[in-house]
Amino acid sequence: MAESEISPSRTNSLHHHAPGSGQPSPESALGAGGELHQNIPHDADHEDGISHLTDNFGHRISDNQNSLRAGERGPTLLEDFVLREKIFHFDHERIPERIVHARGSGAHGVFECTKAIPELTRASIFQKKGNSCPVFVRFSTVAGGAGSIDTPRDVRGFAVKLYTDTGNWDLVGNNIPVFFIQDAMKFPDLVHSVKMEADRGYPQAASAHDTFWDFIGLMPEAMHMIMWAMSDRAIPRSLRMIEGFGVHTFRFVNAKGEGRFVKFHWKPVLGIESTTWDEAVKIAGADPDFHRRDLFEAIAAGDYPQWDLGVQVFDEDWATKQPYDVLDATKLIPEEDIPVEIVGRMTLNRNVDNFFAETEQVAFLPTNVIPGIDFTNDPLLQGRLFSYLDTQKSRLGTTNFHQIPINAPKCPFHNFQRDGMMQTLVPTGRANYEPNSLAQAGEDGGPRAWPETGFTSFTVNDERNDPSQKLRVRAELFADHYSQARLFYRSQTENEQAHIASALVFELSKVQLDHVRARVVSRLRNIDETLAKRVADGLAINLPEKAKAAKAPVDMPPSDALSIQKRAKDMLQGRKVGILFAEGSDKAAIDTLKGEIEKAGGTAFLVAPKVGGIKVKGGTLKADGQLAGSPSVLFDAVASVLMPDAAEKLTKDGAAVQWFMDAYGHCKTIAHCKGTQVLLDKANVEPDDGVVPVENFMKVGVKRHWAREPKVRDLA
Ligand code: HDE
Repeated sequence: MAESEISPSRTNSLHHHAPGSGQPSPESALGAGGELHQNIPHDADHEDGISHLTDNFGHRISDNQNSLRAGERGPTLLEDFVLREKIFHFDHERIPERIVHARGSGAHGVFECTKAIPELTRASIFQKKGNSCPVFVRFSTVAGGAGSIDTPRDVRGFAVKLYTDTGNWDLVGNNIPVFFIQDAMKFPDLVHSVKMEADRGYPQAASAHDTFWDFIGLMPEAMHMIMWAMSDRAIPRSLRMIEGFGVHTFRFVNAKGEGRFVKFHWKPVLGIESTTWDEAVKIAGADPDFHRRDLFEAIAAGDYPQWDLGVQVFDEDWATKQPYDVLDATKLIPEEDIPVEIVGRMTLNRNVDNFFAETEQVAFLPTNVIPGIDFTNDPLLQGRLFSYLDTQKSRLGTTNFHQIPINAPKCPFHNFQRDGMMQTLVPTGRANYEPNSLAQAGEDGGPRAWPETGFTSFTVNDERNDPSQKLRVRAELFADHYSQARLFYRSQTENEQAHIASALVFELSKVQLDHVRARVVSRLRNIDETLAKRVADGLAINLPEKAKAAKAPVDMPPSDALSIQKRAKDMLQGRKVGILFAEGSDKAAIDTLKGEIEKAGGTAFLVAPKVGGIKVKGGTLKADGQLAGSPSVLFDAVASVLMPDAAEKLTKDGAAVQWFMDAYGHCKTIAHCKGTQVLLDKANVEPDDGVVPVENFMKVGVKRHWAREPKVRDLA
């Protein structure tokens, strides 16, 4: 820019824009170098104390565009405290990500007790129906880093912080009721094996690689969890449609001091729903934030996700009669044996205001239990009781992490702990020790313990334990590694079994070490011979010799509760339907369909080749998403309203053909008008129960048409 075109002064004088010059605000101005300054208007309230930009110590900033220089083209000065503070803070914006569960999404909500259970627990929240407390939930994947995709094949974390009136209760669970390992001692090995390989730094967020399957093949106790991880549970459709489990056996303790074992379950009101593997892979490209966006948008739209809290309660007598050990986190308790009793409901009704302050800084602690809830001797749980407190210090940098608003209890808390890095509380007085007698001199002596309402540990040691011995051993029944893996596999529908076999083939095909593949298949033979054979065939390897089982598996009666498909809820609520239209489409037909979907609690998402608004029969219509950026993998079902000539034109657009081909391949309902037929033909969509005239969409709804799958996919 020539000298003459800019301000004659080289200091802070600014060119103010004339109104209407197209700049963002009439108060903005151009500086000497043409840079935009957005300043407070001259006639604003300069005393209000809020609108002025300041540094972190309250000094008002005069210029947020230029650093302080010695001369117009000179070096930047060290004395520029505004610049240095800004860059210094920015440099440290990231904190260490979680070593596991780094990728997560959170939301606020409320928990309400729907059934009082004082006979089981003295936990205040369960004393009266209607008791409620705020909650914060963080869902996560396990293996990937904080910026990884939302839809890998992985376990989902389901961590709930209940801010009760007797302190925080953190139920830090997963969407799978069992775990890979039995003893905390093996956790670092498990996590090292699944994360990206140490030398090459890949794969990110994927278990399909050598080191994971090498470890798994040598850990037969993981086989039950592997069945779940290879099932559709590990590729959920939405975080709103996953179950949650406390995993470990916990203990309820009532006011009389009587203890019972308890397992916790969260049951999604929208039902459990998964994607297909092909879909999960494509979603990863189409929308890496698929689950985070889905959760955020649903809550923002007032479509609040809900879960019922259920408990399975049993006593030591019952536990001793089971063929498995209830302290073993690789085992579940079939719902047919001990029914799940619903005692509460959780509703997520508020998005976070700031992702970092809340979702990133939230610190869950399995040690956060409240009077009435206690631990058991599960050796995996016992290790977790150490790990989480320790990890928070390294992530959040200070023992005062409990003072961060998202972590602080919402009931009063007082003690004699003092100081430390980032102390934000300002305790008064000098009573920072106890016992003290300062109250006798009229000073505040501080808080005191009270056994009646204070947390007391359950006093009875498990009957089948001799605490006088110090041992590094596993209890005998932990040796049954296969019975429940078999129970899970045999409780699935045929189609779900095919998905498990195919997932194993996919994962083991990525494994490059032949002996590792063979070893895993040798273990599968203990679960189910047909499964092992399918996987061996899928890998084109000989069936290896059966691995020796530490304890011979027993047959347990199949449990329908373990299958997703047997419990599928056909509902539009919470589901999203993509409606494709183009120039000339019939607006009335689109409006009718959209209205019906919305009335049933679903979301209609309009897709067109152009978004800004195109001419349709009956007016113009704006699309919610452009076709190339809105593939059908983003929807639960699809519909189309197209004029034959528009459809003909779309047969030359790969995105349009793929739209139908994928919807068909993912076994979704396709509701179409006559005009769409040319596109369906091009996409090889064959007629079946799920391919229906658009006016019949509501009769069929959004269910998956699994009977179609053998026509579109060669499953193992
Ligand atoms: Fe965790 N786990 N874990 N875990 N876990 C963490 O804590 C650990 C286990 C689970 O959204 C870490 O704050 C050990 C089982 C969830 O912030 C860490 C063992 C279950 C989350 C840790 C386990 C879980 C974590 C990493 C074996 C299901 C995310 C960051 C003894 C019941 C919480 C952090 C969130 C996070 C340790 C096993 C669930 C390192 C040592 C079993 C949902 O402390």
